[in-house]
Amino acid sequence: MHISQTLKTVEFPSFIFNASGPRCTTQGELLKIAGSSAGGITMKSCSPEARQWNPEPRYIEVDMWSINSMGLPNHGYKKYLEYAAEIKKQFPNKPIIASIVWFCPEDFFLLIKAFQEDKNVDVLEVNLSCPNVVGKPQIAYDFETTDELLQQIFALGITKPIGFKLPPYFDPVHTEMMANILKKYPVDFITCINSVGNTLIIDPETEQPLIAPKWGLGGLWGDYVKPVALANVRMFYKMIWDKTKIIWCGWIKNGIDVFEHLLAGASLVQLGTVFGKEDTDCFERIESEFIEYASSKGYSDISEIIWNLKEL
Ligand code: RRO
Repeated sequence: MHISQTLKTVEFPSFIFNASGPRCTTQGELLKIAGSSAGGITMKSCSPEARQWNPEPRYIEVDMWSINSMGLPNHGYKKYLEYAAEIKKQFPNKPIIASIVWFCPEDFFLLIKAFQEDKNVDVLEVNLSCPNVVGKPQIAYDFETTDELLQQIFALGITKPIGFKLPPYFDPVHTEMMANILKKYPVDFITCINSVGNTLIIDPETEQPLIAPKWGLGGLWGDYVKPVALANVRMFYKMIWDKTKIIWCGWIKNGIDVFEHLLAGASLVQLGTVFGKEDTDCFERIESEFIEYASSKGYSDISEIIWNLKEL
C-alpha cells in the first residue's frame, strides 16, 4: 500500500502522524514520536513565552469521549526551535510541524517569522481555534479578523507549507464563508477539526463539572464528534480541493476511521486522544489496520481512496 504523502514540497513517509495535543510538549516526547512509525512530528502549539498547565482536573477521558482544558501549556517558542534542531539531527527524514498560536498580532508574526526562517522546521500549522484560554476567542469563528490575519501572514513572504487549524463549523454556510477566505490566499492545508470548544459535562453525583478550569467548560472529543469532523472535511474538500489539502484531526480509534476520512477528502491524518492513551504504538496499530482494511477492498494507494465517497 502506498501511504506516503506530500505537503507542497515536503514528503511524509506515512500520512498518519500526531496532532498538536498530547505527548508533544517536551523534547523527550517529540524524539519518541520521531523514532516511531508516525509520518511526521507535530509539536505542541506554542506561544511567545512558556505557559503552565491549567489547574487540575483539566482532562477526563472515558470510552466514548474526552473533555480537556489543558490551557495551552508549552515551553515557549524558542525551546521548540531548539527541540526541532535536535529532532532533525537524529531523524533528518521526518518532517517537523511547528504549531503556532495567536495571542496578539506582534507576537504572532514574530513566531511565524521565527519558524519560517528556521532551517529545521518543515511545515507551519497556525492554530486559529484553541478554545481553552480565558478571554481569548477562537479566531476562526471571526471571519473578518481571520481574513485580515491571513492577509498579514501572507504579506510576510511565507515559503514553507502553511496551514490553519480550524474549529468545527456546524452550518455549511459558515464552512463556505471560511472556504471563500482561504481561497484568497496560497493556503497549503487546513487541519479539521479542533475540539468542539466550550462544552460542559456535569457529574450528577457530586453536582460538579468534571473539569475545573473556565467554569468547567472544555474542548470535547468523542464518538459523536467524529460525524462533525467528517462533515467538515467533506464540505471543505468540496469547496477547496483544487488548491488546499486537508489534514483530518478528529477522534480516530482504528484504521477504519482513517479509511472513512480519506473517503470524505482528507489527505493526511493526525492522531490525538488515541495517541495520548496508547502512546506511540498507536501509529503502527492504526496504520496496519488501515492497510489491511483498504487492501481487502482492493486499494493499493491512498490517492485512490481520497474523496472517493460514493454518492447515494
Ligand atoms: O492546550 C489546550 O488546552 C488545547 C489546545 Br492549544 C487546542 O488547540 N485544543 C484543545 O482542545 N486544547
